[in-house]
Amino acid sequence: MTNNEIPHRFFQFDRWLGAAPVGSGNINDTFRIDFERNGVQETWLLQRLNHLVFKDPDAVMRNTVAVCEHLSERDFPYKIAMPQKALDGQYLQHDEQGNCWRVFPFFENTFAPEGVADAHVAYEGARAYGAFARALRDFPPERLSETIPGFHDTDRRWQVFLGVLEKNPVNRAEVSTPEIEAMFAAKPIFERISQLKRSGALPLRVTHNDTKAGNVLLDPALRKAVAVIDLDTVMPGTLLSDFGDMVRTFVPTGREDEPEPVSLRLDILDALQHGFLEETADFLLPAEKENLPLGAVWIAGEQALRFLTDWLAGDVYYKIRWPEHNLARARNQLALFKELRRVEV
Ligand code: GN1
Ligand code: MG
Repeated sequence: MTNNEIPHRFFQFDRWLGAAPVGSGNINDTFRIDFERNGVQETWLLQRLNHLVFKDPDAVMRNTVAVCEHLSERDFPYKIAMPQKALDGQYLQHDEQGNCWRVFPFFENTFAPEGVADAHVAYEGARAYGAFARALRDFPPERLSETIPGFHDTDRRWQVFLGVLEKNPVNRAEVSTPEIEAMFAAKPIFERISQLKRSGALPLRVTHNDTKAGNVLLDPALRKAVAVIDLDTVMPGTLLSDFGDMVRTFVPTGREDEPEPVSLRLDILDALQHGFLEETADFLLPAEKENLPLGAVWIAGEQALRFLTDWLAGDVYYKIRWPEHNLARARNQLALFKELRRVEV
């Protein structure tokens, strides 16, 4: 962000104080912006929505607003990241490069527990994600657009993987044989999930679909959850994947792109289960409860598949910070998958 032209479309302010990147998203670009209005300093969050990933940005905003409104009408004891309308009444603003921008409230004095969660923080995070699912259990899922079609359709992702593997567009298949073999070994878990989905045992619910440790904000002094953020992928789905993404990001010893080995912190797994079920146990079906651990194995495997596919495709989806970043991510998630599979059932 080099100027304040876009912020000016959202706010009439007197003095611009600056913009600074925040967060660690792999898709969108997020900035904290500061300005002065009527002698008072204000801070907001300005975000560039990646329209190559989210092909229908208006649908993303419609989903987000509908979900935020619903949360605000329910007993949801957290702050709500409701998008802010620009001065022309629209939620999205487009720049000359075709990018779209939106603004959210900035939650002062909070942290995202990426790589730093102890059992209490994990419990708090899982409770917040559980409360989110709880507050949305009476929201008809079919009212939401699929902002990324087939997001957790692992069969479809498998076909994409096979296609990229065959085309081998950047000649990386040769140097990735162990990872490709490990990916094929994960196939039985994907088949179990597909079967479970086909059986109809898993109800379609409103799910967050990015319940990672980085998307729940906590107060550092009180160590209490403050907000669930990043609603771009809220869609109809199964809660197994929301539980899975929590386990994937809270439980391992390192972050998702650190070199393996990955080891599991089982006290954190307990804390997540406890926190999530505290909010959801009374409405989850037995098939959902029984399969939460399978959900964790599935999502670690699916994430490995997504990273490996992007590595083989030539880094076309996730932002990378070094040349082999996607390969490192894939290796890490494959190692995590293996560990989770060992402890599951
Ligand atoms: C992406 O950009 P971010 O960090 O919110 C991705 C998630 C992945 C995650 C892995 C739209 O999320 O699905 O789990 O990276 N979001 C999208 O860190 O693909
Ligand atoms: Mg996200």
